[in-house]
Amino acid sequence: MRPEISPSRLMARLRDLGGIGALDGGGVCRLALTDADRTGRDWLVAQMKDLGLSVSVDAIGNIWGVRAGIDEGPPVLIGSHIDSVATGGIYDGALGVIAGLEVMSALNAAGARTARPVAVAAFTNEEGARFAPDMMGSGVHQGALDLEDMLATRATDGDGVVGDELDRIGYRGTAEPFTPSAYLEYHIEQGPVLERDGIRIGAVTGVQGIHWTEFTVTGQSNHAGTTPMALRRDAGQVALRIALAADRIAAENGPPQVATVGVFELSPGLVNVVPQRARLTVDLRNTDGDVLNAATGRLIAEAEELARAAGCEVSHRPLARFAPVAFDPAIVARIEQVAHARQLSVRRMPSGAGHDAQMFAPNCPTAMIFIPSAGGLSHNIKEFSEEEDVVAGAQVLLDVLCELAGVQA
Ligand code: HGY
Ligand code: MN
Ligand code: MN
Repeated sequence: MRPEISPSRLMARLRDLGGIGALDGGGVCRLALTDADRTGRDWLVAQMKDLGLSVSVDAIGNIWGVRAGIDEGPPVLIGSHIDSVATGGIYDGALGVIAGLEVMSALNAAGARTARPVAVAAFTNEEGARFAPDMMGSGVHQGALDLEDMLATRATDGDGVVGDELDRIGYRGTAEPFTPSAYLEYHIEQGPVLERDGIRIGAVTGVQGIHWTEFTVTGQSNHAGTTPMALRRDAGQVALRIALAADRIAAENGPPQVATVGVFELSPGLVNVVPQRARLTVDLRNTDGDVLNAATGRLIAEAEELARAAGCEVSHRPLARFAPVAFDPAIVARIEQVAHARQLSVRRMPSGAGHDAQMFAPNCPTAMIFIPSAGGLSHNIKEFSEEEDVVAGAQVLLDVLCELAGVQA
């Protein structure tokens, strides 16, 4: 019997997980290592055990569920994340983990055996919204990030340290890292391309580079009424000019360069006080690593000049530095062929968002499957994908997985 996706089972799990950390107006808040994340983790572990998977947790809190194969050896891995941003949707990350569970259910229901073991994983702190950098769990697992450094990482708002939080929620484990025989990730596009082009499936060719930088500007607080403009050391004005410099660099580089100022804090933050301190983050991304490196270097140089000219100091620290990666051409081609075989329109495309897959791509054959995001929205509680697309993407995932794992139904 050929393994088949059960739409009702798939959607039921997506809704169940979407109810954990649910926000009143819709969407979810499951920031990494919070109580909501723990509840989601507990739910996932229970699902994995119900499926008869061998469940383990590693030193950075990644959760693994393995289905034995006929042969021993590294599994074919389906992965993503269940942590979210503070105003997240129910699809970002969760879809890939839920689809991994569905693949296991489909294999079990068909009584299928696979030559290779098959595994599903949920990686710690993919979002980087509470603890930077993003892709923390997959980055540690694949050697791109240092475990001890990550365990010592303090939240960007100062509230909590990764290692302590892992202990607090009971998810610091001992499972050993390994390199899978192949890695597949199914994810919503989180952008406008597939919907704009009326395409059902994205065969993702790679992920663009990501640079996150935090700037801290120090000036002098002073009276807003008595201090002449020429005598001010206004940290807020310098921060604003750094933000505008980021925007100008993106405009001058042109697409696919993007720049985002996501955090912008002034202190003391009072209407009649010249800001003494400002903290801002700048997220720069580009598919071309050299252009991205040059953009970051230029932004830092301009920030230093802007601070000097205003009699302020500026410090900066990298929160994330990930180079662009390319996915495995053979698996990308199989995703296209499988989609065609299922009469699904498909196109190749790069990923604008970061994903755990970019940590695996340098080490094993890796690829991603996208489905459309309604209105191109994500990291937004209105994030939505049509059920027929959710199911179609899961079917493509199952078909490619069955080939890579050598299914024997
Ligand atoms: O930032 C990203 O692209 C991902 O959502 N962590
Ligand atoms: Mn994601
Ligand atoms: Mn995300």
